[in-house]
Amino acid sequence: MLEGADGCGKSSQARALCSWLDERGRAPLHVREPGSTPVGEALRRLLLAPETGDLEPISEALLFFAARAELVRNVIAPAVTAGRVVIAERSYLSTVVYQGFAGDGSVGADWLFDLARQVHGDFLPDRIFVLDVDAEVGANRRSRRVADRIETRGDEFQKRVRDGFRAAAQQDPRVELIDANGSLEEVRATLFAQVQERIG
Ligand code: Z5A
Repeated sequence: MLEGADGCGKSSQARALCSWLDERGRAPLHVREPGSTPVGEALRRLLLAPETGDLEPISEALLFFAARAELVRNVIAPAVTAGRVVIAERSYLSTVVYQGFAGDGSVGADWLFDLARQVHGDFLPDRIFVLDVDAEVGANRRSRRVADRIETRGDEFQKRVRDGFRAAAQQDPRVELIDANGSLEEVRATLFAQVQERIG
């Protein structure tokens, strides 16, 4: 799974990683959260549209988890069972960070970790690579496109997100931080080396 604050470059790296795995005959499955199922894509539109306005923090967290449950049970579990490598953009860690660590404190990160275990069952991600970028680098990459509902929460929120990912890396043994401040090629080289070490 690829994770990180907005503008960290995970979509670009996920695409590159899938091509690289494809060339090596691994036929990876590329998915994104929220999304990659009919219900997940509908929830994505709802969750990211600025017109949706404010949601109760717990409703927002549960809607991200509803999209995730559809994806894990209907898409990821069958693919992994069939022996495929799954590359996902985002994971339960985004909910722990965005709605937990960076939220208003009303949704506990521990409770979200427990919910992740319930939703994933035997299909928790093997590895979560967090592309870690400095605030200015992420903001600069982000500024090239229109902000979604969650991106409009401002710089202080983005700082809590970044700190949240770093804190999660200390607490969750599945998480690995990758310095993503460099060029696309530099980040790619570091990421691919880590993946190669994991899957051979
Ligand atoms: N969210 C949540 O709150 N809770 C949850 O549980 C989940 C999600 C699952 C949608 O996520 C929002 O949902 C997100 C978190 C929240 N919103 N916020 N805030 P998303 O993953 O779909 O959207 P995103 O985070 O905004 O990602 P993105 O738009 O796909 O950006 P990215 O994947 O991080 O970056 P990119 O598209 O690969 O690159 C952005 C630009 O930078 C592009 O022009 C690239 O060419 C450029 N780029 C990328 N890497 C580099 C390097 N290394 N050098 C130079 N330029 C680069």
